[in-house]
Amino acid sequence: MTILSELANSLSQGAVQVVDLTHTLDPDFPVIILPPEFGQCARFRMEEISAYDHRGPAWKWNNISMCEHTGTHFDAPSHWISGRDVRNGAVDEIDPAMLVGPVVVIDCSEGAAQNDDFELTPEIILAWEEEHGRIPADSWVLMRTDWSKRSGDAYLNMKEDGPHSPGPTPDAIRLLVEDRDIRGFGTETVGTDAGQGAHYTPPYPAHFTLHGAGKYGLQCLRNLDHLPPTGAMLIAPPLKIRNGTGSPLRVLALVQG
Ligand code: 23J
Ligand code: MN
Repeated sequence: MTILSELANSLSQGAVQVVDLTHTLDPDFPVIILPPEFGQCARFRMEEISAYDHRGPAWKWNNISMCEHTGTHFDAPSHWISGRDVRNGAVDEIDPAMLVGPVVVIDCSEGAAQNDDFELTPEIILAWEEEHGRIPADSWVLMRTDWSKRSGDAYLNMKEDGPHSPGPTPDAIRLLVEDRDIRGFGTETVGTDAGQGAHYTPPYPAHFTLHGAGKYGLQCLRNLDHLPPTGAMLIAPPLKIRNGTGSPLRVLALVQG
């Protein structure tokens, strides 16, 4: 049997399952809010063109609009100033082989339940590796926080001094990018960075370090509690937007049952 015919059998028998890591695109789903002096990300919008009526008797369809960074979405290197000169740094230029690959999950859900500003640190990554082995080069690393189970105002968790949500420290993201040479980093929150990430050095260290090194980001993921720590396969192809800095997408994981 070939590898792909074996996979086809495993999928049809349920021995390999497909887990959907995507939130539904909906006007009510929150988008990141930056300080008011900056431009803002648009929420998802849908406008009916026709619905089997005088505007189109046999068909229904909609016009949609949104920011590249609305809902469950992909960040390309060109999104950040550190990645502006990265080769193939826009979503339409990324090698399609980069859009399917191995994924590991670091469970930070207990810490994030205790502390809205929970930080993923190098110590946590090294302790994870003690248990599960070294993070393989060229894999996706997802930070599980169960933040996706929040809704409404609790999701952005905006306070007087800005949003509060978990994320990696500058040292943690440097370890993943420079020492482990990961493919990308994903979170359940609106950014790959912590809500208070603007206050680190450098500001927004996940964006700065990932994209400067040609790595990718995923945000607003869900169902990370359905994934094993190692061994799953991620399918995350952004839309092919010319010069796009990111895109909403369907993120799927193949998990061996
Ligand atoms: C622009 C500025 C800061 C951030 C972001 C966008 C994102 O989180 C994003 O969606 O890429 S932190
Ligand atoms: Mn983004």
